[in-house]
Amino acid sequence: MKIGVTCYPTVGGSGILGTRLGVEFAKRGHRTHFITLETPFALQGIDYDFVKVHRVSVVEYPLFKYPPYTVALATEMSDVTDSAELDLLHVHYSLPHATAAQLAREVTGKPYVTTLHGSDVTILGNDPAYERVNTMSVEASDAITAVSKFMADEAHNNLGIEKKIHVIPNFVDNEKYQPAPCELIEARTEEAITLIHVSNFRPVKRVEDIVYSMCVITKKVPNAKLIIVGDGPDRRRVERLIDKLGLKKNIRMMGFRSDVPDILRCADALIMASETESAPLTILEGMSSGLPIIATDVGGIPEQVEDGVNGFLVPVKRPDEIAEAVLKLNADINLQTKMGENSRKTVLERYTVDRVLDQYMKIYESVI
Ligand code: GMT
Repeated sequence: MKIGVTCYPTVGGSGILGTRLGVEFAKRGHRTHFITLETPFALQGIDYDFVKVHRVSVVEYPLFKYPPYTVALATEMSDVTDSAELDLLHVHYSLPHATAAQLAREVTGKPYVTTLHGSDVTILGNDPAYERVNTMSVEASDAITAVSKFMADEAHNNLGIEKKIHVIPNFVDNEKYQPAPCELIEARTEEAITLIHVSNFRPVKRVEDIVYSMCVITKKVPNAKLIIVGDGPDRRRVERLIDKLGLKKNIRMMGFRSDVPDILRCADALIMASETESAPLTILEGMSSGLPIIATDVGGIPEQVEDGVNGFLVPVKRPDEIAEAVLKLNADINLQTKMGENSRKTVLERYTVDRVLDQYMKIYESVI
C-alpha cells in the first residue's frame, strides 16, 4: 500500500506517533510519504527505502499578511498523491490537516483517514473559533480514529462528530523499551526509591505538582530521588521551585535526552501529574520498561493504568496523593515488583506495534 502521512513534525506526541506508525508500515514493505512542514523529528536517524519526506513549501507574497499554509499543504498533498500514486492520506491532528486533506480529496479523489490525538479536540473544546470548519473536515473523513475512548467521547460530545470513531490505542516499541538492569551510571541511585517523569513541560503536565510531592516523600524517605527528563515552557519555573524547596539533592533535571529507554531502566516508578491526557506515550514507555505508574485519573489514562494493578491513579492537583502512592510502593517491594510485571504484561497484551498496525491496516483497507 502507498500511504501519505501528515503530522506535526516536532516533538509533540501526535507527531511522534504519526511518524512511528508510518515508519512501521514502511518496515513491513508499504511505501510511506510524509507530507509535512519539516522533516519529522522522530524520523531523525531513520533511513528506510520506503520512507520519503515531502516538505510543504509555503508561498510568501507581499500581499499576504499570513502565508496560506492550509492551501499549501493541500497542494502538496494533491501533488504527492498523484505523483506517488498514493492509496490514501492519513492525517494526525485534525487542525488544519483534515481540512487540507478534504481539499486534496476534491482534487485527487483519494480517501483520507483522520486520527484525533488530544489537543486538537481539547483546544476546540476551550476555544471554538475554528470548530465548524474543523468539525466538518473531520466528519467528512473516510474514516475517523481516536487514540482513546476518552478522545472519541470528547469528539462526539464536544465537537459534535456523528460519524463512528474507531478507537485505536497508541503503541510502544516493546523491544526498545524493556525491563533490564540500569547501566547508566549518571542515573543510577541504589540507596533509595528512584522516580522518573518524562515531559515536554507544557503547563498541562503540571510538573510542579510532582516537585511538591517530593517535599512529602523526602520527609519519610530522605534519599528518595526524582529524575526529570525533557524540556519545554515550564522548565525554568520547575527549576526555581526545586531551588526554593531545597530539593536540589533529590531531584535531577536531565534535560532533553535521546537515551530515554536507558534512563527508564534506572527508575522504580514513573509519575505523571497531567491535568488532561488522551493516551500518553510516556506511560506506555514506562509500562513497557516494567515500571509501576502513578498517574492522574484523567482523560484516557484510566484506559492504560488500572488502579492497584499496574500502578495507582490519583486525583489531579493532589501532590499529597502522589506522595502517598509513592510511599506505598516504597514500603512494599513485592507490590512494586508485581505492579511492574503487570505493566509489562499490559503492554504485551494491548500496546504492541503489530497489534496496533493491524487495526490501522483494517481501516485503510476499508476506505480504499
Ligand atoms: O500533550 C502533548 O504534549 C502533545 C499532544 C499532541 O497533540 O501532540 O499529545 C496528545 O497526543 C499524544 C499522542 O496521541 C498523546 O499521547 C497525548 O496524551 C495527547 N495530549 C493530550 O491529550 C494533552
